[in-house]
Amino acid sequence: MRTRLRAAGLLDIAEKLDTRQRLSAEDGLRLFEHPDLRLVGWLANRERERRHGDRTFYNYNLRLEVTNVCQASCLFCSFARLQEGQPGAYTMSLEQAWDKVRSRDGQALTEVHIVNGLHPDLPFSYYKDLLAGFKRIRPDITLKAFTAVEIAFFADLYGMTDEQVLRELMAVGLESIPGGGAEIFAERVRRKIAHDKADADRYLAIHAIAHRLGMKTNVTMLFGHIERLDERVDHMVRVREAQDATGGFQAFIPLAFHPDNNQMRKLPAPTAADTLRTIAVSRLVIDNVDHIKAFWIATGVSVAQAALWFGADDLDGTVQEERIYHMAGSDTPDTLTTSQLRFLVERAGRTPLERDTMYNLVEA
Ligand code: V47
Repeated sequence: MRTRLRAAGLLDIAEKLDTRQRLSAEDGLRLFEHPDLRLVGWLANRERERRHGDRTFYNYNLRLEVTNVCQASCLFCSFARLQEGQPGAYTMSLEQAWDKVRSRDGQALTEVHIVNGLHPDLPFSYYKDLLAGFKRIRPDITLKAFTAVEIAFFADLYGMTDEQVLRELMAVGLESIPGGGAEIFAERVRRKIAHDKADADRYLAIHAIAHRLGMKTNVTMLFGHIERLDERVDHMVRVREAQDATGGFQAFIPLAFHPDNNQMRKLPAPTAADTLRTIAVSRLVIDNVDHIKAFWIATGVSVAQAALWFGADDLDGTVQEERIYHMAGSDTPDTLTTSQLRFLVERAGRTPLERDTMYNLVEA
């Protein structure tokens, strides 16, 4: 293998990885531009197996999007509606949202993952009551809710600091925040695709506050649209720096752009090869975040299986009610049962392990 790596011009990167030296942004870019995807994947798989061996994590979760009314105008979004009353706009009543959990009484759910539009007219009490109600119905379920972009929006709308918002939500049951809203941190791209929501610094600052307050969180990257490869690497390096400061990120989740029904619909979706490479480079550059997640709804099921050999060790979960990706063209099923998730991990040649939000193992 040394000979092959030397011939391919990747021996120096392999040696850095062997001696636990950090890859530079230039190394990250070389990995993106290298003609041999399998070799990049081989390096990423080696790092994945060093950390996790064969183990592959999934969880029993429910995804809820309680409103798609959103005052932001992100070019990639197929889910949001600007105002109540527009075709397709919806906001669940608290009872409707709680029923989603009540009706799953017999399910061994461990997580509810909530992401919403930035609704300009709901009171803060709606969100607090939402969480408190879920906790009343199923105190055992972890609430991973509201992206950093939503937290920033709440703070501005309700006249609070970001920390006050997080503290008040934690007081009623918030236990983690999901990684959504990161998109691409680079200003050139963010200004074009997501100009009217929290910027990169605020996104990262809110995660840092959440970590200081004791929460573990995730971080994402939306790739495959108008960003350049160096901007993907820049995003990864910023995640790595933020993680150096707090240690609170559990998983990095590269999210493949889906072009249907949004303002960037003329762009092609990223290829499977691009998705696998992006997952692999993430595993290699972000050396201080434990888990790289191949969110099966974003990658497609078979690419998620392949990703388990390109650096990913987590697939996310049963999901059940996802809308953001299906409205943007994802052709995966809406849900996979835990048995189906286990089966597809085994068919990929890996060992499935059910985890909870904090990566504690759950007896299957
Ligand atoms: O922030 C929106 C992305 C994110 C599109 O934390 C799109 O465990 C592709 O963040 N094509 C929300 N992506 C989903 C998300 C997530 C998913 C799975 C697990 C976790 C976690 C977080 O979805 C948004 C945005 O980046 N998104 N529209 C689209 N057309």
